[in-house]
Amino acid sequence: MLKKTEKIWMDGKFVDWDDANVHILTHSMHYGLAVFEGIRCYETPKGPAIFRLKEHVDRLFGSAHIFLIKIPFTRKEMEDAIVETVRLNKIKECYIRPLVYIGYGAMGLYPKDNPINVSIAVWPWGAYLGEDGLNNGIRVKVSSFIRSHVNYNMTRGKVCGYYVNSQIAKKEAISCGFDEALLLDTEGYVSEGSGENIFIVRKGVLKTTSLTSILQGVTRDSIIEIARNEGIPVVEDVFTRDELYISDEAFFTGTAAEVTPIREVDNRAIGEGRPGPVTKKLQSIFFDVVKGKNKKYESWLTYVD
Ligand code: PPE
Repeated sequence: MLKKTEKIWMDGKFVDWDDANVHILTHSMHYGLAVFEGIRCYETPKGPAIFRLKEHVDRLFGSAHIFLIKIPFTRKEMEDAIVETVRLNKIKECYIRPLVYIGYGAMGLYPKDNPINVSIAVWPWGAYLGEDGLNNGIRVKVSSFIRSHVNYNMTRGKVCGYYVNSQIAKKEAISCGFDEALLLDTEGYVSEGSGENIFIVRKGVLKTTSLTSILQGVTRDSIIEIARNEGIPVVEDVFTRDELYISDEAFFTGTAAEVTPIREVDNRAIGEGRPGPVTKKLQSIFFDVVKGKNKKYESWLTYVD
């Protein structure tokens, strides 16, 4: 169950958590077009800090732009509102969910004059794929559902409706006894998890899917930069499910999932069947970075107080 916090920001005002309601005829509720972000705030020695706030707000505006939605706030106003929402809720570590949706007005597929509404909620959210998953790795199933064609799911946008596909893939994986789903693209190449990007390690090279059918994850970008700075060669390219099966290591990245090792795919152990050295190294640097313990990446943090 979701852990409540005190206030939710709605269209420029703070409202009590229990009063943060919308009308049932809110346009986005019916047709699935709304854009959102997932951001994390971590406790650091200098107080709570939001990880890569600017990049997330940029992506939110990009998502809206792709779908011809005009956000009625500036980037700066959104950044300030996010910081203020964390501050007001007096919370040290949380997940942050900005949402831009088409409001109540006309129904039908052409909501010309409906308002564009914006909300920001925060709540504590622990390990997305479980503490055990973070430490020992998870079991993944290649989904029977696929990432839609790139001209249908324009994946540079983070759009609510896309997650219908993710949900059905995840349900299938869980009902088959796995922890998470991995979707292939329309060509049959590896795309991404239901809510994560994927990396593999083979013969010392770190490889991740190219930016075609995937969301351009902020965590993905962070891991690529950290790996390059550590002298680990990184390749962005298509790869097949069998290349994943014979990889030495694999892991998922995402704001919610952080860096989660993959220990098995479709009943095949990945490497030794436990998190490998490259995964563990990158995971450990990542957690130091987000928790303000690595000066080199200080510019990625926005301090709340
Ligand atoms: N791909 C997808 C499809 C995706 O949803 C996410 C984030 C990523 C990749 C990784 O992106 P980034 O968070 O910028 O590194 N998924 C969000 C939603 C999870 C949820 O269940 O809600 C998230 O991690 O916040």
